[in-house]
Amino acid sequence: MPNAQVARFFEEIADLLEIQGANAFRVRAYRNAARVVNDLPEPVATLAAEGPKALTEIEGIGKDLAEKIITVVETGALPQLEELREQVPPGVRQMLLIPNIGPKKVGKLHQELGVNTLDDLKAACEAGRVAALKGFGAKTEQTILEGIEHVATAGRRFLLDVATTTANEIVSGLLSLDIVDHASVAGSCRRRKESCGDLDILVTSSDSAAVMDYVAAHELVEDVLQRGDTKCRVRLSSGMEMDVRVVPDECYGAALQYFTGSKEHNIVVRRRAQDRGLKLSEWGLFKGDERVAGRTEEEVYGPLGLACMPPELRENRGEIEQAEIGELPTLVELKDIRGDLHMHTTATDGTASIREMAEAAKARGLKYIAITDHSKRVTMANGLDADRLRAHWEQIDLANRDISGIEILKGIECDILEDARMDLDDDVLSEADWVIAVLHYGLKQPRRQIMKRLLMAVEHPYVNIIGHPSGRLIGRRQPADIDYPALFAAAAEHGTLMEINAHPMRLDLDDVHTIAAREYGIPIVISTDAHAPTGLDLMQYGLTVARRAALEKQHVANTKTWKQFQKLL
Ligand code: DGT
Ligand code: CA
Ligand code: CA
Repeated sequence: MPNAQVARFFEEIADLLEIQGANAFRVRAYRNAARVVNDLPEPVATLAAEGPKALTEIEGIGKDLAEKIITVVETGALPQLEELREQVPPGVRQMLLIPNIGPKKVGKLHQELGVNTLDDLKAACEAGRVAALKGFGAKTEQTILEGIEHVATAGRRFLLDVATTTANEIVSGLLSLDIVDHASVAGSCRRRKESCGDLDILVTSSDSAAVMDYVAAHELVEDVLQRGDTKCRVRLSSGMEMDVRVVPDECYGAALQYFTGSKEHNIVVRRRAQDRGLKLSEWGLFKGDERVAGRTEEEVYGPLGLACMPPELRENRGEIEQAEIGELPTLVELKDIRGDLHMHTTATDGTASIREMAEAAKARGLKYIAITDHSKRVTMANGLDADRLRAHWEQIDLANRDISGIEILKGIECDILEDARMDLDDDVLSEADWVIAVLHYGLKQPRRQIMKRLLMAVEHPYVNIIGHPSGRLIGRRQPADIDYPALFAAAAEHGTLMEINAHPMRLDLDDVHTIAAREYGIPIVISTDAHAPTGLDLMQYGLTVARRAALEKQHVANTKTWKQFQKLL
């Protein structure tokens, strides 16, 4: 069981306790546990197998928690969580999916208005009962109404890291079987979309019944929803659903092409086949009754006059036209990345020291990093004032002297205050190697004020980049209301860069706005925002956004050496 999945058990406990109005310290302890488990450098399941002692040696994990982790890893369940799930009605738990409404507010709605379902909640909003509740108001009521719509239409989606980790585990399990020849994830997960509705897995095998048996018995599978001879649909313990299809070897490429999608891409490709007197389906490319191709994706695209496109591009956003004239971009790759310019240490809310982060970055092949702890406005994270920041930078000087093979830059993640001033004065900002400006507070301000803040930062002489520009948390917090053309025009003019924050919950800029930023000629920096050494591994998810935006190496500034990079600044 992946660490992220173990962590989610504790996160859900925290959510449900908070709905019940439990003691805030208790809630925080579980949230903390979730974060510790999530950030562990090694599989928590391995430690659990060694027994409770291996776990209690980790800071933030006591005896009680260690036992719970062992139970989760060994049984895939936790009695305490089962009990809580029974106490909190399913309709109330569903309210957690409403963007911008946290467990505390859900608890209040449930206890004070007696709402038990999304329908109840909708009726309460329409009757104005939610607006009348202390701490809510008309604006929150409106947010909730829109959010209910969102939950109803979008359903539950899963973040790309959860989908990817799960898919990798299933696929590598399948590939280890003697009876399996090929196995791959398809669908939105293969296209590396920021969130996935479900997983789609394709397999070729001499014995499809044995594949079905294997899937049904897999430790990640909780429930078999449908089972046929060559196809099944299951629910995983994370709640995510998964389709598995066994196809004949001669159809594998056609099936992979079909089930990778997107639907929009497939419609155009299929029409192209028709225009050439061919028929394309998941079974192959046919001329009349004769199958002319199907074994590989290249074989399927070839007769249609198309080069095979990387799955990330298959959204009908111009890739088919490029494939036709042989001008597909050479997408940026993880191995092109030389530096990581956004990370935290124990000086604020990180869990590792400057040196530990530098060593971890070096071990991952990076040549330079920027330490960018929070500025003082972020009191919750123990943000730095000018004096503490300068002392922190002295520590960076010392670390640079001792550690060779990697350059450590003196950075800061500086808040853009609600009134459009920077959180730290110019004199200290001028001494930094690298200044990230970010919005953390007042994200719901009207567009005019949001833009005033962003444009102030873009035009600021010491600001190098805007970090996670929209402030969204996927499925949890709406983005700020940004006029992107105005932002990018100003950034291009002032030479301010834009970040793709690689954290799977942020992925901010997203793919669509990254395409726009590239069109303005703005260099993009992909950064992990790591709060622990393992956080550096999230770079791969930032790459997915860049690749979906068709970025090549030359568009991504942190593929340069630090020396080349400085010329940009
Ligand atoms: P998701 O699961 O909502 O994140 O998105 P996808 O893209 O994985 O969609 P899914 O799981 O419904 O179907 C997987 C792929 O199968 C999809 O990307 C394209 C293909 N597909 C499914 N249904 C249709 C259809 O009705 N028409 C076409 N052309 N393709 C389809
Ligand atoms: Ca899917
Ligand atoms: Ca599906």
